[in-house]
Amino acid sequence: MSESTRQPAGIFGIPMDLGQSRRGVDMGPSAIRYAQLMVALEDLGHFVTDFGNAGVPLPELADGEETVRHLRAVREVCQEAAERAREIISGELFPIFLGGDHSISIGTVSGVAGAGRTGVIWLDAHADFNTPEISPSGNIHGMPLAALTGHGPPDLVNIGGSGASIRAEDVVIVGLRSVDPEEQRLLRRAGIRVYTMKEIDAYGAATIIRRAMEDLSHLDRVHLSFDLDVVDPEIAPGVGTPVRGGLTYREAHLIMELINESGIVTSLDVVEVNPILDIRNGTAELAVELVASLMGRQIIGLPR
Ligand SMILES: [Mn+2]
Repeated sequence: MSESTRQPAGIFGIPMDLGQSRRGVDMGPSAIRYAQLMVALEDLGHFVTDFGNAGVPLPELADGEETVRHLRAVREVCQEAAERAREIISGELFPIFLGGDHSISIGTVSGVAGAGRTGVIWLDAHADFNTPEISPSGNIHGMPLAALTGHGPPDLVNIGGSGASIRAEDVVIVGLRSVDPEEQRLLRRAGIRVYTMKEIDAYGAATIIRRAMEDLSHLDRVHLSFDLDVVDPEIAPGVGTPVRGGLTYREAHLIMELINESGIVTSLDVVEVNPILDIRNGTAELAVELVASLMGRQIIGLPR
């Protein structure tokens, strides 16, 4: 793709930290903007529109008396995200959603899937495949992929339209290294394809991401849900739920570069950046670098 024909992008921030108990991911959209996401994309030739942020209630003020913590508030925010996703897509922009904890993806993915059958690459240390019945923490950020594929309370499953937003066979998880026992059972039962860090270690990041993309090659539309915790916490310390043994700096870039080459991805989440736990905004800066690789930055670029 030449730089003059790059697809315009639309950014929408969802500063929500209601889906988990460690505070700080609500500042993710600010941190990522501060790390110059817009400039990075414009340098690559993308025309960028920033649609601002979703309105998110403070955890102190949101209803905490529910069986699933902040269920109602998360649902309302996700509904807004889904509507915004539909608008951005109908404007023929490439949507980039900035989280926030990973529960925002119930809204963003159900919204983009409203435009037609959509696959999902879930780049994450975790499977996010819990339901309230089996979740050890009760936090909704551990449930979005389950809810999107139809598992969990109707209040989450029916966000953005009734029933499952995506099919299990259209999902691949890449980079997994932490999964709860009951969650593992549910993942297997649902038939979700999973590429763990073990496969990445054994076969290499290039082989694994190519396989994952091949699994979704029957689809015209693929959403990349990028949880920064897939990257090793040594280089991405500012995340809500760090797990060691993650992607190296180059593995993460290579994955983004290969996805870009394939042209398969049509929308993006960047979630779980937590500036409170970060060191000098380094994790948000890494997020911007990796988004730039996904959106066309190359080590040796095309001549201008
Ligand atoms: Mn996640």
